[in-house]
Amino acid sequence: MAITKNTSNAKNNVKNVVKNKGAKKLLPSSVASKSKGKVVKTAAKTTAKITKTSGKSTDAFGGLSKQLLLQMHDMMVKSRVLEERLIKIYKAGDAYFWIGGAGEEAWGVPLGLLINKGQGPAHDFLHLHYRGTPTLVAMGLSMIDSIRLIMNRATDPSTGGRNFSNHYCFPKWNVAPVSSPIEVQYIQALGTAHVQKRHQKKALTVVTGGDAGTAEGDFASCLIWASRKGNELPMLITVQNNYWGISTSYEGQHGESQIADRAKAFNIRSRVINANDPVETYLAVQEEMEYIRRTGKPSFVEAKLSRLYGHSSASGANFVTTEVDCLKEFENKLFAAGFLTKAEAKNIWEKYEKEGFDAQQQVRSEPVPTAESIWDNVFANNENADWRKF
Ligand SMILES: Cc1ncc(C[n+]2csc(CCOP(=O)(O)OP(=O)(O)O)c2C)c(N)n1
Ligand SMILES: [Mg+2]
Repeated sequence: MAITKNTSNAKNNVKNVVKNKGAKKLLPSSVASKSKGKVVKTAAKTTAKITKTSGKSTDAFGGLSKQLLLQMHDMMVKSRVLEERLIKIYKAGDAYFWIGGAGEEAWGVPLGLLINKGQGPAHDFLHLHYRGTPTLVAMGLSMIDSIRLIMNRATDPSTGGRNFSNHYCFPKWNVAPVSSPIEVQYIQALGTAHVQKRHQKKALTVVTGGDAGTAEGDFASCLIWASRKGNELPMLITVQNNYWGISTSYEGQHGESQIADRAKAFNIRSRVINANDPVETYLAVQEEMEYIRRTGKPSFVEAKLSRLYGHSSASGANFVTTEVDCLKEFENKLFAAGFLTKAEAKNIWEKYEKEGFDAQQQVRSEPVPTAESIWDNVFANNENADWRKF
């Protein structure tokens, strides 16, 4: 997709977003829209040229085309149904643990759609955490491969059945292994960004992580190394602020007013977005990526969003009714605009329900990893990692 270059608008957008950073994450967008109205309006100008659609107006959707809106909706449903399938698999006793990205679809899907996908330094690198399913679904992850991972099957392409749910790894898409220790990805991301800077192919490195994890030194190190004057790195540094670190509330843990303010101390361009709105996410990420590819410098996005099934299976993995459901909101907006009918939506949900159910049945019959395979893929190119054979 072509990207409109409009740096003056880009600058205005950033100002407007920063001004409106008080947008409350718990408010439905119908209530919160007042405070972020300006952002959407200005951003619409930037993309109007590239996303004109025939038929009904897409003004209320920042000018994004109907085709793109429906694609985002489809991917969001697929990702949600997949996560709910993973939870059912855990609750049925077919898996030991669930953690995932239910509730982060309005952030992850637009991000995945905007990635320059491929292998090697000419393409974008992704250093995700354990809530990355929506991004990978948008990049082409199949449901069955995610199910193979949570059910610890040898057929799992990410880890051969040796890691938790949502701990993906796809070398063919530059997706680095997700690690359970939080925040280490912020350091690892510097490495691929350094390589990309050397190659100068306008590719960038994306790193994601949670709000509580920003208390780790790795986060501060990332800001320092990404922003050295004259040696800035092409990175989209992001934080998904769901206001929780397992059971610790965000409130009372931070001296800064916004996590994004910490990037400002390093002269890193930064903004706060309502990432429960896929349109706002798409426009913001598109704009920040364009800035990074053009300047080779980092940008920081704090994405405020919901945590819809609690932290993980360790906290029950039950649906949380008190937070905004980004998918329900987006779907209602598409109904109201006449872009989607209830019958069409029902078909989409049912199609993915069936795909997930069938995949679970199939994966039940697939083999678990053998004891000998424990040494596989420990080092690059499968160099011998068995200490008994050194
Ligand atoms: C280094 C390290 N410390 C602690 C943990 C335990 N732990 C796992 S998730 C988590 C909370 C992370 O919260 P946040 O960064 O906000 O991400 P969220 O889960 O809310 O998306 C913690 C403390 C860990 N995995 N790694
Ligand atoms: Mg959190």
